[in-house]
Amino acid sequence: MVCIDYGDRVVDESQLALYHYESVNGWINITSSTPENNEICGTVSSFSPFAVFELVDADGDGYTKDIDCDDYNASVNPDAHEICNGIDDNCDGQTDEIYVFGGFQQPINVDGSSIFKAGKTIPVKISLSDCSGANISAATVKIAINKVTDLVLGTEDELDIEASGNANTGNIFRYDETDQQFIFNLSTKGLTAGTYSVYAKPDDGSSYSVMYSLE
Ligand SMILES: [Ca+2]
Ligand SMILES: [Ca+2]
Ligand SMILES: [Ca+2]
Ligand SMILES: [Ca+2]
Repeated sequence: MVCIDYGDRVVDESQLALYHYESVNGWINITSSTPENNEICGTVSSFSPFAVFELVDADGDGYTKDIDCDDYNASVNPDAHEICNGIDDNCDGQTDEIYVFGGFQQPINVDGSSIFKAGKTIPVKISLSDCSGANISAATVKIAINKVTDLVLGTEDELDIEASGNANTGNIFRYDETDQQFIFNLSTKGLTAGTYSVYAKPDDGSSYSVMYSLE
């Protein structure tokens, strides 16, 4: 444990951090407790140089510059959503590492107007691409559904659909090379009439949904 007296000139003690220089890792934040009484302490294993820094949140996004990878841009911080813009929005060291959702494909209408016959199988289809527009085939996409209401809110009767191709495993979409889409053959056996939301959840943490009705 080492403690440094920084005097009484500091306005906001909570913004202080004690750094220790390590030959392998460089400057490391070793602060071990909240600074108080003009003293800041940290735990170290050697006596190489120390420095007390004031952690400034220059862009006011709630993240000080030791964890904010751009402290001059409030829309960039560890809790930001990554978007396609050529920069690392969420400070994870990767730039534009997201899937761009290409939308739910037919036979489900994206406006929620589809009505299917209860008991039939609905092929739920989505497409994903990367930020450069290239099709993505290697994602893991999970499906979930929940019932919104017993009312049939849809307006367009869809023709009976026979599911084709391979069965899905668990709640995971399979990738169809021919259509370059992710497909889940959703059985509606046992589901009662009403309106449902179906969710597609790619492994980049995003979630997309569309409504459809059963009758
Ligand atoms: Ca900041
Ligand atoms: Ca920022
Ligand atoms: Ca990122
Ligand atoms: Ca980005």
